[in-house]
Amino acid sequence: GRLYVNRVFHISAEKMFDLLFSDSKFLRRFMDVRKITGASSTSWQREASGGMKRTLNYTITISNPLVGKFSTATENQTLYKESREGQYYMIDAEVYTHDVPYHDYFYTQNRYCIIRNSKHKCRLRIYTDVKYKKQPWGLVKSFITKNSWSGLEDYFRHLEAELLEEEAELNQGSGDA
Ligand code: YK8
Repeated sequence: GRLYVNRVFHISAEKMFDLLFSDSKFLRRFMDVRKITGASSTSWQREASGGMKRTLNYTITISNPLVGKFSTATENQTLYKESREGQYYMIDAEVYTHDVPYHDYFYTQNRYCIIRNSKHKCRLRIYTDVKYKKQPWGLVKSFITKNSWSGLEDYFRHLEAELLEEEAELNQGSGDA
């Protein structure tokens, strides 16, 4: 896997969780800019294991010339039971892109860790991994991996930049920004 984001933000852990995992204005705007449309989500449901789950569906716009312009996607998010409100949140998101070539071979696993640093600060870490449901021919596998990494890198770099903007806005005029 790869670590795409690893940074301390002047945003509380609770607020960071809200920004990224609720129907926040921030996320809606970010999706607009990324041309992610038709998003729908179930609410967080408690699992027997003690964790929480929800499912998102949306359509992504793809800039990779090798792929069609759009794909529907399903994202299954799990909030681990080890998470502690305001302190520590760990979320795994499995993303299935249904309309790209070789879509039945792979999915992406993104792990988000939000760790309280102080009252108004948290560390955000995002790891991603490309997972295989069945083993493709070697050349196909490196093709999928290479194209996934470049798309993911672009996406998370953009997300980090937008979070920095949000941080600046939230802390504007608070005196201790
Ligand atoms: C989520 C991983 C792969 C996919 C894409 C597919 C290439 C197909 C390979 C062929 C287009 C928002 C990505 C990047 C689309 C975007 C997905 C996003 C960023 C040529 C063999 C969508 C996080 C996420 C997870 C997986 C990403 C796809 O929140 O390269």
